[in-house]
Amino acid sequence: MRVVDIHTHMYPPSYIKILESRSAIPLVRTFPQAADPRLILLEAEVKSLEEATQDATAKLPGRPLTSHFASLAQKVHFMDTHGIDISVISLANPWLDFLSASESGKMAESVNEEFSRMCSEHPGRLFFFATLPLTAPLETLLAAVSHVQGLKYCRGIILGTTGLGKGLDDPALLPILEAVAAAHLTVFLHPHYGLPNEVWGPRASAEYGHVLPLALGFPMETTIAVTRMYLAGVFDKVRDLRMILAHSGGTLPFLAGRIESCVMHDGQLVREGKVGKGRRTVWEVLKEQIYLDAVIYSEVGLKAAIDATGADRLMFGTDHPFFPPLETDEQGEWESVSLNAAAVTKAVGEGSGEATAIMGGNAISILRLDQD
Ligand code: 5CU
Repeated sequence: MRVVDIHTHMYPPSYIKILESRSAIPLVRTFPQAADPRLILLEAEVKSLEEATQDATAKLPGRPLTSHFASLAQKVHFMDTHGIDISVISLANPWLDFLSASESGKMAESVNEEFSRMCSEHPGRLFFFATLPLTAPLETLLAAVSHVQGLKYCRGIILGTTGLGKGLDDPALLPILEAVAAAHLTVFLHPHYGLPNEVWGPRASAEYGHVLPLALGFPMETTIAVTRMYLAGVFDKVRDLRMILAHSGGTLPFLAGRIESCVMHDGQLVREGKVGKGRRTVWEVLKEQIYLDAVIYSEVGLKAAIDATGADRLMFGTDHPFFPPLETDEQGEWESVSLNAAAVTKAVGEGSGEATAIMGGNAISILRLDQD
């Protein structure tokens, strides 16, 4: 069995430099009371950033920026420690979303070249999902798709849910999705923005750590983005589009039936002829155009994911370097990884054909990892 990790991130050193120069999120900041600089990414961390800036005894915002985020040697060490044969690395959130139109094209080119160079240092062990300069003009964006299509180890693109600023159901995004599909690049859809802070209530920032935005905000963001794409007919308009959804599709496998029923019973959609013969159901789209990662940490969620798309569309991932162990050595085994591996075993049986497929076989064939 070959093990492939398709959900594994890095921030190359040039990207970290940009974060260090910033005063608004995303940013990297050093605090006198901590050895590692802090990586502060999420809207939910803004309040604790302000508090720690004013009060040296306040709890530190964000997460420690350890060598796991930017060091290639560390990534390979992590792979070796966990028996991972191949990793498909990608820039972590929020990608290039915060750069201006004039900056993002050049930065995308340099980040993608850097990922390409890292992969070439470990041929056959590393591939990558490229990053697109979504704030740049259409022409620059299309040029970026052509550029990454020509990079030997590129197998797709990582995409957030905002698209060009109006979401993934925005008609202006269609030419990009068409170009990506025509280039046989798989989209890895990943959340970043979650839900508005008010949803978490007044106690969240002080008392609940990152649990609500990460456990609930991220999956709901993915679910909403893909449902909007479905309702806008994006999957029919770009029939060759293939998307891997992070975190086993958010809550889509669980909610697909309800989404489907709401579509069938919606007076407006029925009147507008959108529910007639020939409509592909959410279930059909899931089985034809969607892949899911297996980053759900429990066999309960994983079984729902398998039921929704089929075991031949699931791919193992770790979410490294996020979710490090807090009480054991970071250079050793990570519980977040073993939880995901154990979920596969519990869901489909140790050593089964389905386990072999989910742990690596599916990724090798879907992402052509046996080809140069
Ligand atoms: O811990 C986190 O904030 C994150 C994140 O930002 N991105 C990710 O992929 N996983 C966890």
